[in-house]
This record gives sequence, C-alpha cells and structure tokens, in this order.
Amino acid sequence: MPCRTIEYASPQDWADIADWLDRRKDPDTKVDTLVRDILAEVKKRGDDALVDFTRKFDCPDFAPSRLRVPPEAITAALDRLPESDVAILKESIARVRDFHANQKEKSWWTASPDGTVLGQMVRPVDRVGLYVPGGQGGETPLISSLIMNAVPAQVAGVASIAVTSPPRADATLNPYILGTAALLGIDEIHLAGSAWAIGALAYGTRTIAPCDVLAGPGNIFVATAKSQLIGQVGIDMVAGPSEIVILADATANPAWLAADMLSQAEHDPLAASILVTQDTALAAAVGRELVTQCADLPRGDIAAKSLEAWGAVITVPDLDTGIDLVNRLAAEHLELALADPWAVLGAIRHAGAIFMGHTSPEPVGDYFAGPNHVLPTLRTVRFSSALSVQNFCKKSSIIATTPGYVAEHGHKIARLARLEGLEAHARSVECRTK
Ligand code: HSO
Ligand code: ZN
Repeated sequence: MPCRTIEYASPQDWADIADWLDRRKDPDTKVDTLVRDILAEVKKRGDDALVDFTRKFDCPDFAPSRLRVPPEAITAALDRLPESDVAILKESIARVRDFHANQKEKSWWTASPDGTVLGQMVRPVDRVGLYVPGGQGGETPLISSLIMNAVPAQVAGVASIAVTSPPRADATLNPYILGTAALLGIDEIHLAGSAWAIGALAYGTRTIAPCDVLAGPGNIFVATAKSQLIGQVGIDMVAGPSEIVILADATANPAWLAADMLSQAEHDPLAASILVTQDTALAAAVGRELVTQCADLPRGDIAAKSLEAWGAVITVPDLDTGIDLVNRLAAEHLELALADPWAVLGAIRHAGAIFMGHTSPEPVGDYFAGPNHVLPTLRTVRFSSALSVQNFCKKSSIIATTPGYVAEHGHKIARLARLEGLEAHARSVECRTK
C-alpha cells in the first residue's frame, strides 16, 4: 500500500485520525515573521519594494517599467493560443458564469402600512485583487483558478479587477494566463508574486491601486500574507492544500478511484487523498492501482509524497459508519462512488463539493462543470462554503421610518437607551416626537 491503511470500526477510532490529519496545518512561525517584514516593506516603499523583491526572487533584471503588463499584450496573447484551446477556455468560462449567475442575491425591501420601509441593499465591492500563482516557473499556470476567482467577482458586478502573478525569469507571463485574462475581459495585470504582491493589492502602490477584496490561491507565503491582512481587506479564504475523500461501495471501479485520489495528490505533498469503503477487496485493488498509476505520472514524485504522508485507505464495517466518518472528515471534495449516491446525499452534512456517482470525477469540478473550485479545506467546511458571488458583495441595511413611527415607538427606544445609560441616544429620538 502506498498510503496508510486504517480500520475505522466506530466513532471511538476518530480521535487518532483527527490527530493525524490535524498535523497538516502546523503553523510555520518563521514564515509568519518573514511575511510580516515583507508586508511592512511594501507598505513603506511601494513599487520600489516590489521591484527589489522581484529581482531577488523571480527575475534578476526586472525593470520597473515592466510592473504593469500593457493591455495590448494581454489581448495579443490570445492570438498565440491554439484556436481549439481558446474554444475550450471560452466554454469553461461560460459554464462557470452560468452557474454563478444563480448565486446573485437581490436587494429586498419591506413596507409596513405605517409607511416604514426596511430593506437590505446588495452592492459589489469597488475593487478586487486576484492572485494567480506562477506555478513552477510558469510551467503549470493555474488558468482555471483565474477563471474561478474572476467570474464570481464579475457576476457580482465588481467594476475594477486587478490580477497579479509572478513573472518568469524573462519578465513575462505564461501566455495562457494572459489569454485567459483577455477572454475574461481583464485588462489590468501586474507582474508581482508572493507576499509582496498581496501587500501591494491590499495597501496600494504608485502603479497598483488598493483593493477591497483579495482572492486567489498561492503558496504558504501568499496564504500567510492574506491571513495577516484579515480585517484590513476582505479575503476569499485561507485555503489549505487540496483534499479528496471518496466513499465507495463494491460497484466502484478501483482504477477510477485511484486516478481520482492521484488527481488531488499530484497538487501538493501536503494534499490528502482518502478512500473510505466497506469493501476490503476494493480497498486492496485501489492500493495496487495507486502504485502502478503513480509510477506513470509526470508529477508522480509529488503524488507519492502526498500519498505516503496524508493518503489513507480506511475500511469501515458498514455504510452508516462510512457516512459518519465522511462527515467527520469534512473534506474539500467528497466523491460518492456508490451505486445510489442520491440515497446517501441527505446524510452528508459537511463537504465543500460533492461529486455524485461513478461518472462525476473531481476534475470535472476543477475545470468545467460550473461550481467554484475554490473550496474550504482542513475541515473548515464545517462552517464555510465555496467561493461565491457573495464574497465580492456586501449589504447595506436600509431604514426609513416616519413621523408616525417615531411618535408611536419613540418612548420605547428612549427607554432602552436610558437603560444603557446613553442619554444622547434617548434625546435624538425624543426631539423628533415633540
Ligand atoms: N483541485 C484544486 C483546484 C485545481 N485543480 C486547479 C486543478 N487546477 C483545489 O480545489
Ligand atoms: Zn485539482
């Protein structure tokens, strides 16, 4: 077995599993201090700090004039992409847009017979900053993440969107990042990466105007910078390494399940891929498949590390125990590889995205189906949800009361104010009742 095997007989076995998986989120205090210094530097020295960091870490000859990508270069990149790829990107964007259009919340109002109007007005934030990771020197451009972050902001109605991404050594970006931005209608891209890019988006510099909400995946430096800025700007979430839990029965295909586990394992040595099943023969077959398939993957070294440290095949005595465990695992992605996944769905309480049945593999959701692939990890799905249009909106409460309302209720409000010892509050209402 290329990963650990666990027998989960009952909830009494949960504590050991929780202890093990909790170790995935050990805080790195060294990174915390480094990032704090980087953010302070960007706040103080703006563009100059960005250029210095970029020269040091990404691109030795970086010229300050390269900080912003000329909008013409963004559209020109589209011509360099094969037409067939452009068509696929367009379809993916359209499907993600359609799905998120359903999330739009409407402002609402109520009117009482006395003329009082109360309501909630939904407004997009003014400006959003999106981070797109460089991905191993531009070799693995996360174009799907650009789509998943930009589309909900656009559907929310955000007027101004800036993208930052670390330049390659020759001060360029992968043309697929530029081309995807062009298809999304984004014309503001800055060449900056890591924590300094996040600082620039939050504080603003001479070339980058400050943003109200920051979103987009990144390495530990990006995630740490975002978490240090909570409260100063809105952030999407502090997403941890990818994870998949599969609940499978004897009708599942072991080769497919291994492929699905590897699809998350190849993301990151810290990714977690876990199979939960009653069927011991299936468990053994998946173990064998993991070994052969992993050996044949370009990123097999990463996947193998992930499986060894954070992979598991867990056997359970019955389906109900499996469901209980899956709810405790509260995974980012849950596949129900069952003969009748719909019969089980009602019992699932915690999962970021749920993939139903044998022909709904997780990458369908990563790239194409429409739902957002930015999902809570590390069991935070117990209290949070996928990135959505709501992350880019805020609501104002509307209160319109009338002379009659103040005359009728003013004394009650004044009494509540005086109970709190706040006389000026009381008088603010009472002066209108006279
Ligand atoms: N599965 C990742 C998202 C992703 N996959 C991007 C491929 N590209 C985290 O949910
Ligand atoms: Zn993925």
